[in-house]
Amino acid sequence: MSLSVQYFQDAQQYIPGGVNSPVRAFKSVGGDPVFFQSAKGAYVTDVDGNSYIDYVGSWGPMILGHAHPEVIAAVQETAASGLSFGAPTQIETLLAKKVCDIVPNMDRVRFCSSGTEATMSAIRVARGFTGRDKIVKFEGCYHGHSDALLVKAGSGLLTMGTPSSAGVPEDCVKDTLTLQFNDIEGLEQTLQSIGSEVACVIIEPVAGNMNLVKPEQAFLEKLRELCTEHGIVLIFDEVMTGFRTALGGCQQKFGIDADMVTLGKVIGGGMPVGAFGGRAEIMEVLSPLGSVYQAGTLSGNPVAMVAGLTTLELISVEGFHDSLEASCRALCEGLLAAAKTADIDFTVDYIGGMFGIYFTNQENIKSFADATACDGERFRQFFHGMLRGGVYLAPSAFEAGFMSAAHSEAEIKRTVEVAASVFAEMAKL
Ligand code: HOZ
Repeated sequence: MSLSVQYFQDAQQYIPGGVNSPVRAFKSVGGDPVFFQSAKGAYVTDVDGNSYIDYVGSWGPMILGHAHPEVIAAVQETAASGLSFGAPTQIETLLAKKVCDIVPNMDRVRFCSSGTEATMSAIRVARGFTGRDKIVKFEGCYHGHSDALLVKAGSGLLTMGTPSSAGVPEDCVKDTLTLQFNDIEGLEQTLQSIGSEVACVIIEPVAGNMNLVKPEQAFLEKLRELCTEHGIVLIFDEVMTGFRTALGGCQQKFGIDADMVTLGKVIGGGMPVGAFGGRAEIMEVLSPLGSVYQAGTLSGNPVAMVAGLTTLELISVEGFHDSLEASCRALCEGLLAAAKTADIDFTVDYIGGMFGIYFTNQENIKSFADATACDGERFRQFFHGMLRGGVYLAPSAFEAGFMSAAHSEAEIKRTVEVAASVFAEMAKL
């Protein structure tokens, strides 16, 4: 028995399902999860000594690759002075300034410890600011696991085939409206009729939790226009896309201004950090200035802050994101050509440092319906073939893939070679 299998059996004795976040359990692809031992650059190594080229990157944070020496050194140095004080430290202001400099339309930012906290708190702020209760989200977009947002969501809920969660009282979701991603008509109809009751629209501007689904420019433009018309706070949930689709995220990439932005993943460089921010007049409703309450013992933790600041400094260099996108392009073009050779129905998409792979004969994936119509069995075959060949993909067809700056031509070439042989095997099935 491999150590991974043994450790998974042990874990199940004490941890529900053996994991602390459901997608990791490999339920949708079958088999046992791989237990990791270490990671460096583009590679992760499991407890049995196997190495894999990694396209999960801890689900997004590891944009520089794993264990970047400067990030690790900064963390070690800061940790030596104490792990947590529960009192202000200067590093929080340094990171806040950096984030406000990078992210468009962000005058003020508050740090918390996860993306879930960030989106939950941003919604509370939007409700406090507008005095309205209703919120609008889009099907297949995932904004963390707070009650009001677990409606027709993506990520682990899609993986488990339950887009909404048990344990969420009806009352908690009665003000959550769900619309279709990229459906301009539905959006217009809804907001023209009840826009004046809506506190906020929250959207992953590029959806990354129902596989990768890009927005149409006209859809985002209409969304901005309608929110302005009805005094609705437009929240871009950039937990996945922030600092990744472009340094300034999707606001920069698509030229659309959000009123608030939520952040996570890259902002902590691998440590638990979330953040939410926006225009000063909105953010100043927050306690201790205003009446919207939000707090956290480990919020602004110095070790997490320094990991985030060092990461953001290292990625704020000319050409960083162009090169990340070029790597995604090379990978996607290689995979597409390999699938074509094997005559497998397959397509790809990418933006900045994120990509999607789809087992379908459809050319463009624009909606939740398109993403969920892809062939799940084909994905499972591909996932396990790649894993055996030393490439670690997300164990779910509904998660975007992540590229890092440590993935060089050699890793991409190797990935495409492995994919070519997996596609060839799949063609025989
Ligand atoms: N929400 C992440 C996936 N979209 C987390 C998955 C995990 O950490 O297992």
